[in-house]
Amino acid sequence: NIVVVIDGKEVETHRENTILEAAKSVGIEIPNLCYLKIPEIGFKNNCASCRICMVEIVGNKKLVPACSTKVNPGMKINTNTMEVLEKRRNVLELMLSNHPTDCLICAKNGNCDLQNLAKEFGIRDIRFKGKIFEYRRETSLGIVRDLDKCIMCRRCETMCREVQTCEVLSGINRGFKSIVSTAFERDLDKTDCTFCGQCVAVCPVGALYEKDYTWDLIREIAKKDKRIVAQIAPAVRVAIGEEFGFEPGEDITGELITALKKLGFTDVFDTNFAADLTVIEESHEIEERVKKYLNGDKKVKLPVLTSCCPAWVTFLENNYSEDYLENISTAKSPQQMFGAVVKNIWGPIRGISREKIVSVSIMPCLAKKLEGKISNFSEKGNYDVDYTLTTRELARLLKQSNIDLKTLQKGEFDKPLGESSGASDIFGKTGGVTEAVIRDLYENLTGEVLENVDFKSVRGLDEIRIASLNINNQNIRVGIVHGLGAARKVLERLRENQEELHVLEVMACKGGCVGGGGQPYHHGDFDKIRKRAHGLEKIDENKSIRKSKDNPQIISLYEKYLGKPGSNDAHKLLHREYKY
Ligand code: HC1
Ligand code: SF4
Repeated sequence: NIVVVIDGKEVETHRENTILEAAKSVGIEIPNLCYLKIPEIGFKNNCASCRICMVEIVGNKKLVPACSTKVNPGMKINTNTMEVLEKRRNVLELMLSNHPTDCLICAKNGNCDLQNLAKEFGIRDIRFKGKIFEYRRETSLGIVRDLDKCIMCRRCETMCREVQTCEVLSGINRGFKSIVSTAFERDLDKTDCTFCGQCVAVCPVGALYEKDYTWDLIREIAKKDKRIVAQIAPAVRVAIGEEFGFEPGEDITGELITALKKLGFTDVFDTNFAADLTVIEESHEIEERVKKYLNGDKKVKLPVLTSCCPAWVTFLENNYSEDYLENISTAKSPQQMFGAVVKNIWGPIRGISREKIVSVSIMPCLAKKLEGKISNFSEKGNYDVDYTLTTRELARLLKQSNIDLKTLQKGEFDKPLGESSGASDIFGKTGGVTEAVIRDLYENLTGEVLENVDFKSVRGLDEIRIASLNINNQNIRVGIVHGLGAARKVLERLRENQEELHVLEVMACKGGCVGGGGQPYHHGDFDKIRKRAHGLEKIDENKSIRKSKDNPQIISLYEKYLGKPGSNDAHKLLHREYKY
């Protein structure tokens, strides 16, 4: 450690730290825009492009950016001299001079770091008149790119390249015209974009945001001639509360159900029900393949890759389809299993046609919006999932409708598609799918009842976790990764025969769905994601049923309609094909 002086205060700090980090450690917040560091996920953006964090080093002629200048022993730094304040103000005004000022209708209004700075600095006039370049606003099924608002902070580029290794985004053009975009300014769906939404999660302004379907849904509800059916993803219940003053990780499932009923949903069900179904179909598939392999069939495709995260599926299709697409489980994701059951079983037994059901999923994810629109998941243009809203969109919809989650009583899910085991709750965090599957797989392979269902060896937040499980004297090796860059590392190791696995779980977002691109903004605070994950673990611990195969509604679904796991009927309804 070394000692520096910041604003007259002696600060002991690590010699590798930047001025910004040293100042932050003693509560001196230097304003910044482009800088963002999330050490837990290996994300560091300090390209020093915004120049807002300029500070004075005594003895230096020029001001320096605090985010990229390392401390030196004895360094004296001033963060708020007249010169520093003027410089910052100038930079900010220059930035605002070619930034659209439609804050009132901007998707990031209230969550925009540039807007916050303008507010903090009390900017009332923009002295410089820059030109606003009218870039085309690109609207895909999941993400909107409004590049006039790009401030060239490069956070999205760093996220896409360093963490997700997709390399879809990079800086183009020069001077005022510089923005971060795709190669040849192609639309995202013409690139290797997986729609993981992690670029959206770190964009500090309104340049990247989710495609919003709230108004379409309000119109559907207002017609009053349809069944408006909701499914709520596991990770939403421990995060949406943050928008209403609850702590990250607090379980507000009950309040959320009441809120959806107030909004006009006729039936509020749970994605978790379908997550139990996914566990059963996927465990069955794993069991079949592992048994074949142990019986000497060396052609069988292992490891079985999990299939519930659509951004991961797209990543696999884009990058590894030749080598590994046959490995992926054919089980549909819980979102799609739910949609299929609602429109093909629940509706018909109640005499409600597909067209009369509006199937709405509430997801922490942007890629789910695209998954819902895969043509195979529809019949004559009528989709199993009609609308996918993110956690943020639902929070906005509730606020528009004057519904405050803090003031509501707890409701209960409608039956039968609202019942679920604890195994399904943990789907929303990294390692959860694996743990849920092992609980069933263990019993299926050994014929014994599993007493201790907590497989702590697969928990945690290390980006790659490998565990060996002894089931029936067989060594089953499971791998868990979160983040697409981590997935790439493991796939490369598998390709080079440096790793042997029977199952590999991949979630595209760090932390799993709790860290999804559609969740309330975390502003770089990974602790929020950790707390959401713990919240799901707690819900699981408190459930009376902890294994998917013990969910009575699922047992009844098989008895009445599907036969056995992996049956022809189950395949028709609950499995899918991939894009080669
Ligand atoms: Fe997920 Fe899943 S866990 S993918 O993160 O398998 O989005 O929460 O709904 O489908 O269940 C997301 C979450 C979610 C699916 C489930
Ligand atoms: Fe990259 Fe994901 Fe953003 Fe697509 S959605 S550009 S893959 S970070």
